[in-house]
Amino acid sequence: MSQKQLPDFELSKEIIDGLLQEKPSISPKFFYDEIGSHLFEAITFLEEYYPTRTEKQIMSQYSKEISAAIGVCDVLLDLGAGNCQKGSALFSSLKPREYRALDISKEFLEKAILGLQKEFPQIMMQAQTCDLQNELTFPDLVGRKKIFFYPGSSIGNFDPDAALKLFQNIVQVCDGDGGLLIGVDLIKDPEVLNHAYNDMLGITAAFNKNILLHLNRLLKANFDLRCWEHYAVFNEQSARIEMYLRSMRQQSVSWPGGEKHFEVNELIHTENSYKYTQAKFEDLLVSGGFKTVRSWTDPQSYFLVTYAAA
Ligand code: AVI
Repeated sequence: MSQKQLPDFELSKEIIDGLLQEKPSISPKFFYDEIGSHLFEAITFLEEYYPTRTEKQIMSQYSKEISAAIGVCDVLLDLGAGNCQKGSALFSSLKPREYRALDISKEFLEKAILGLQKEFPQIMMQAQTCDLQNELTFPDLVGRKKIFFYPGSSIGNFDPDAALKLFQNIVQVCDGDGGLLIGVDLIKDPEVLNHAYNDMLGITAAFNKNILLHLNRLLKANFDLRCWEHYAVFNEQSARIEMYLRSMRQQSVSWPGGEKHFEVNELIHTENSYKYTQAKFEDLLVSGGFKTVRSWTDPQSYFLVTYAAA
């Protein structure tokens, strides 16, 4: 895969440009430093955060149907693999010949793969750095059947236009064979959604605020976490959870070469998490060029797992 690695100054520029916009924002990819990755893992254990366990339940209940829909799996490409737990759970049913774990941080992946390789010596494994904002290409996998795996409703963190582009990119890379196994969160009672992003323990709040600590390190900035609060709300019209950090007082934040003043209650947008209806999500996959789609859900229709064949 060819992957453009951003040097630090480009990352800094991206962050500063976002902060200086009329409506300040920080890309959600900056959530996932070491603490952020652990906090996200903790979120997945929360009672209020149903997506992870619901997806797991669908995957295990329909494991046979899912692997039958997929057929032979030559290369399994795990997008945003993290600790590789979800990807490796597919090994026994899909029996891939090769496993490619892709994520922003290769170090995290390499540790996970080291353990996995001992358990599954027959599967060739490789870790690769990957930022899904950039185009995916796999010149070394041309002619091989590729099954992309994108669980956890991470697709919800893309705007629908960007999701469509990613689907088109995957269809092109698949070149008429293989496909995409993907999990997505469904639209439901706003109360359930609001609770999922405003948990009682405050883990989501810590996850959100930690992005400022990460920025302090990356930019040598001086965000004071005591002056920011977590704010997450379901926007029904846009069908998305919007997550922000709210400035609790007038304050200035600076970094070498620049600064930004924030008013009381001014917001920094940190994440959108889009929710779909089954029909809308399947339509988006078909618009992206996939030929057929097959979906599985849970009894409450909280979450959807879809296999889209290229
Ligand atoms: C990673 N992503 C799918 C999570 C979501 O639900 O959008 C990130 C998250 N943000 C707050 N809680 C979880």
